[in-house]
Amino acid sequence: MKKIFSLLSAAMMLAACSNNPKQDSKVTVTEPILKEKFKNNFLIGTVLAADQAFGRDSLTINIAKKHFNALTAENCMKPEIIDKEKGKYDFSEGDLVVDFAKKNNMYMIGHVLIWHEQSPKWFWVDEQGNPLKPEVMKQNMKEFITATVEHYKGKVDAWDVVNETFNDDGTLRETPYYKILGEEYLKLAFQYAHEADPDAKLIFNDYNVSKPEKCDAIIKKINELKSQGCQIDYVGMQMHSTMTFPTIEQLETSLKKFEDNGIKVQITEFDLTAIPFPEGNTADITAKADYKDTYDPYRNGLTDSARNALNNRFNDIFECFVRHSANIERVTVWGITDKGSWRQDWPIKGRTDFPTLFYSDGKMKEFLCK
Ligand code: 9MR
Repeated sequence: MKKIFSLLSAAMMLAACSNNPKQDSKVTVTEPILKEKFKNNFLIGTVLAADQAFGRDSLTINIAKKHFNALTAENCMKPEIIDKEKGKYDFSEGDLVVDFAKKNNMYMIGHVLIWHEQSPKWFWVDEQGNPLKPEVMKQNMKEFITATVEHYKGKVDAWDVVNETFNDDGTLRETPYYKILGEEYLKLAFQYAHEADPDAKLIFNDYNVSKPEKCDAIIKKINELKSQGCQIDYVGMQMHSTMTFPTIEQLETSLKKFEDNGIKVQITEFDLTAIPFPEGNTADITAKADYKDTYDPYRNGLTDSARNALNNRFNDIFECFVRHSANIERVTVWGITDKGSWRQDWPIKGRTDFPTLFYSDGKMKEFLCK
């Protein structure tokens, strides 16, 4: 009986989504507009690269404008782009993305201020490659954060202030910032960001936040920083997800813990990989593995059962977001269509994955068309 039901629901799901109902006789439901579908729940966000903001990719640009009301710059507001050479700021690409957000009435998120990746080395070593003295590092952090946040004052609504600062076991990651300044760097980052734009909302961002030890450690740290006078408005849960992690129970538990601690949530980088994952549950960008056919099972397209399983998993996660939407301000998906997703090249180059809300041809994932 259960099997018959799941076959029936698979058939319904696969037939239920179209952005052009007149041309497709099988379909029964047209694609909803996502920002309307979720308007009573949360902002629904996406990411944009500078070349998309230039208008070079009309398919994705049209989807971004039509469906999303929040925007994060995928790469072009990272320290290595804005401040590659110390003090020679280049905001040109970031400005394009921010202008796009303003023109389209989108909530704009600045990504990212303090991260141990995609940041130039001068943040932590001198010209000879020696680790900086703590006072010099503090000054570097302060100058960069002040110049960047002030430049976007009134235009960026929220900043990912610190990113990926914890290990999955709940210990603090040994980043160059941590090695030179100890835990104090977290407090300083929030302090400098708040001083530069007191109206901006500030986010404490990380991946695998639903892992129990990591979740507890982040809550403890946010509470501690708040008690020391830091403004921290949201925990950012990246949520680069797999078919099995986080389980709905893990996700639910972590969302409840944040609610119980009065910590508001933004889902900052959600995506869902449909293909085998050789490196465990992580979003560590340094992870790499060799290509094997078995790691790329849907290179010629999803099978019906894989499409159904993927849609069911997306659906379960979104239902969980909606159940907890009183405490979730925003859900951002890391990629507009599957084609542009970082997942296609990570941790193995050149695979075919289906991690966003839109297939590569621009059609919406079926689970949204119920
Ligand atoms: O999506 C980004 C990809 O284009 C870059 O190559 C990659 C390099 O660091 O960064 C990706 O975005 C990351 C984000 O900035 C922080 N969390 C993990 C994201 C996926 O790696």
